[in-house]
Amino acid sequence: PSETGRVLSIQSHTVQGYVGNKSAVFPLQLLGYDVDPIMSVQFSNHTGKSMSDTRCGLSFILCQYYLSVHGYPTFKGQVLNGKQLWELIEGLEANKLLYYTHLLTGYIGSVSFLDTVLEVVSKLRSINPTLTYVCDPVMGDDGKLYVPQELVSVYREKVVPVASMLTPNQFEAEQLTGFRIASEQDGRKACRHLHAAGPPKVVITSICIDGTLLLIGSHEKEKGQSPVQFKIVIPKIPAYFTGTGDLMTALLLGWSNKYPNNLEKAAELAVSSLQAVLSRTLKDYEKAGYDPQTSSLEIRLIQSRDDIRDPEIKYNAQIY
Ligand code: ATP
Ligand code: PLP
Ligand code: PXL
Repeated sequence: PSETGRVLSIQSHTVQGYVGNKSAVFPLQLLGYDVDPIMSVQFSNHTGKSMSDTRCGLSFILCQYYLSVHGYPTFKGQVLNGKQLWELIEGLEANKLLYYTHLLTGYIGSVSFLDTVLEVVSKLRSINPTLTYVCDPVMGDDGKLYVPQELVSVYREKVVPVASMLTPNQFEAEQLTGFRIASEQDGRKACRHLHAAGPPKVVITSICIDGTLLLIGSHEKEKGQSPVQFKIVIPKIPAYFTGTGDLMTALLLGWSNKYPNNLEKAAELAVSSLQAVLSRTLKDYEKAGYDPQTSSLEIRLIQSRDDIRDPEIKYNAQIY
């Protein structure tokens, strides 16, 4: 293994645009990781929110850009099933290529695929018992599920117990714990609840309180001891981005492995990179004449390579 690690990343691939593996692989590579992507789906573009018709006023020249600015009217492509995922794992195993330091998973659309991912976790741990499994339990946002309801109990009962680090958003943390999160205290309680179920590291990537985003992180350094908890305050940008959750989880994996005993530092670095990406994205879209408030913005990931490799910490963690 290389000095940083070798990551198996099972996530979506989009031909154009940055979600899933397209959002996670490049940043991890920039941070020095060998990344082996498995494409859980291959779609032409992301399936995210399709905005209503806001085309008015766009010049002819900008029209070509239109589709990447707004949610897309359609998408085409293929979905990998659990059996096909397992075939890839068997191929790797047959060649003794299944040694990984990290497994990373994001959006998963079916119970059968998620069940196979659980088998992958066991298989990888039979080869490397210290494998770190970083799980973004993508289920929904803003009170709405965008995966089948049956996935929730699989995440709660089978996936959370085997995860090393979990990165839910507010809604997902509520689904996994069963209680409402309306305050910082609730967020901290949800983290403790999740630690008791398994993962020593939990980052609730955003809780929206009075128009401000709070990230809440929690590291249970010794099983059963009270965790080190912190928050990072993030001003909400009035725009809708896609792929940010995937990028956030990848950055948290990358930095928390470099600072294994300092989750707050890892989160500061991850948030600072991500916010630099978002500022650049906003600036570039505005320069091109778009109204970011009516658009779903593709992140300017490649252009932000320096902010990913070497972020300037502008967002500080406050330890409770
Ligand atoms: P997932 O569904 O993948 O678990 P998520 O819903 O938490 O993830 P996002 O809501 O995209 O993912 O947020 C991830 C991070 O992106 C947040 O921690 C925040 O730092 C940043 N972010 C996303 N949107 C904004 C925004 N409009 N303004 C400021 N920061 C944002
Ligand atoms: N919509 C759909 C159908 C999705 O699958 C996802 C992510 O998996 C999203 C929206 C937004 O995801 P995120 O909150 O990670 O930006
Ligand atoms: O960002 C999560 C994500 C993952 N995979 C696909 C998506 C999205 C968000 O839109 O469309 C295919």
